[in-house]
Amino acid sequence: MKQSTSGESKEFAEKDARDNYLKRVQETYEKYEETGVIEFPEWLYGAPKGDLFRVPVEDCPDFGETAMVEFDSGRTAFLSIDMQRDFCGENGYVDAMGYDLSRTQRAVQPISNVLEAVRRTDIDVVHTREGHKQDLSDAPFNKLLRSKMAGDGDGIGETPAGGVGPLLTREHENWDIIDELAPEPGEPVIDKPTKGAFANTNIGLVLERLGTTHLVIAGITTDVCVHTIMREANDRGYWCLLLKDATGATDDGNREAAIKQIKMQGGVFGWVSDSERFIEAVESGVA
Ligand code: C5J
Repeated sequence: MKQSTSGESKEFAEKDARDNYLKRVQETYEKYEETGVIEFPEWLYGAPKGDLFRVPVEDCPDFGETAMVEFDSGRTAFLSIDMQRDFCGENGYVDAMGYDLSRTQRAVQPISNVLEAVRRTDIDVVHTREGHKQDLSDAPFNKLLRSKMAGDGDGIGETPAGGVGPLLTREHENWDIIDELAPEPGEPVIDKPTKGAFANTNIGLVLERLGTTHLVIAGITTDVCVHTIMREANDRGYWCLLLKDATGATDDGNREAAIKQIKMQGGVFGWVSDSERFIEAVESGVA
């Protein structure tokens, strides 16, 4: 039987594909060198579906430098991560472990501001929520044990004194998203038993249907769920931007380190900006 592609022509085709791909990188790089803007890659995704806007991202490509990144509002989703009572409310999971709630609550107002701004645009909003099934069948034993060892002995699945339900357990008041940042009708909520959001959930399908290429990320906690999700999304090719003031962690040192980690190697996990610069960019658009 005659082969449609000989070994030699297959090799040429592969080399062409590789060379063309690297040519796109080179072109985008040269444009960035000339303008300071990392443009929305239309060659990859097609013409913009919404409005283009440019966000300044800090310490990019090197520490002390600032680059501009271009977003298509029609392909951007704002991801609000785990803004649940369990992580920032009284007698929730973080409170029961004995952490200062102001450290996670710091994210509430910036996220509220971003929600107000993006809900006026075609930028999608997606929420996540960490929690386990009532029967704890999706809660690893070591996770339960460690959570019990932190704080005064009430762990995941148990109700602390003064609490309104078992910690990090679905359908209980403490597990839900706080009223100030509650999802609006039509905004997808991804329930996850994990720190990440891409394993054992339908987030990939949700983002595919929304046509998302760029993710703007906020929530709690910076060094745990936010970082895990940003890393997962980055590995899957999403262009990720963290709004640093719209995140909080139980430990300030870890929070700072988590933010810094994103920026190394020219942005190894994506980019970092803040809620004010992001809102200003969304509201100004590209002239
Ligand atoms: C934690 C989270 N910290 N949402 N979860 O256990 O970051």
